[in-house]
Amino acid sequence: MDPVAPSIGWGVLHLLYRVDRARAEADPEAAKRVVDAIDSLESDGHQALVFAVLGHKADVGVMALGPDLARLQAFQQELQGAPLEPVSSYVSLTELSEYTSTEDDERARLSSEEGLSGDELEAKLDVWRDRMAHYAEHRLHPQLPAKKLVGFYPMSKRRDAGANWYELSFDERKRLMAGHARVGRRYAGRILQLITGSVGLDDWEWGVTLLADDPVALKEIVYEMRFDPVSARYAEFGPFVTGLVLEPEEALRRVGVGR
Ligand code: 76R
Repeated sequence: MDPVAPSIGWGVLHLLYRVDRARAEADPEAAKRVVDAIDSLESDGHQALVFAVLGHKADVGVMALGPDLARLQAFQQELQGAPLEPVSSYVSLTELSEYTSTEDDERARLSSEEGLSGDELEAKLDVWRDRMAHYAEHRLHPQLPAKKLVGFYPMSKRRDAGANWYELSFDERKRLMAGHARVGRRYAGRILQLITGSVGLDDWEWGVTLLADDPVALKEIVYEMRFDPVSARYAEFGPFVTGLVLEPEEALRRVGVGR
């Protein structure tokens, strides 16, 4: 199978399924086949996060990500063999932000805000460069942490006559995104967010995946973001889904696949 590897970042599939109860009962080996498909995907250098969906939008969800889109599609196909009926899906790629501060931004900040120059400034800039490289690596090749809950929704930036994100200058967008990031950073440790890009790939422009232990954190961050101009004025949202992140076997058992 020819790999299809993005030149930057990884592929991400969010897959939602409903369990076909009749097939699940008639097929006691189904859970093992799904768990084997996940193990095999992971041993090929990809990750999968499985969750039992709260509410009736779906029964179970899988977020699968990794370097090879062909491998992800093969995995998706393997799941069809289980008693799982597709409900919806989302396709995106991990990406770096175009608004992250640059070395020049940081140099200017160290000089104007911290009054640094010369070797002192260069030393701080070295530390900063390291931190940013680490951060970029984490955004492009995230290692999903074990949290109890996952929230997912797609979103786009508005292109309305009076509020068109894409008609703003880069500097204005960057200034606005800095405000957005300030709000976001207040949730460090409580929320892990993964923003994956889907412009040209799926129906919305980004997938927002939030991981947390406390459902209140999911609710609060989205509420607070609504007041930030980037969301208040420029964001449109698709359907939200929330699930309990579990070991694959346990997630399947809770939705009636396997014992
Ligand atoms: O450079 C960076 O990656 C850090 C600054 C940052 C960017 C550029 C950042 C920080 N985000 C960025 C980009 Mn975000 N984010 C969302 C949502 O529900 C809503 O109203 C919006 C959904 C949440 C909850 C969230 C959380 N962010 C983006 C983009 C791409 C925009 C573009 O390119 O035009 C989208 C669509 C988006 C949406 N954001 C953060 C967070 C949090 C928690 C942070 C702080 C992360 C941290 O510093 O640890």
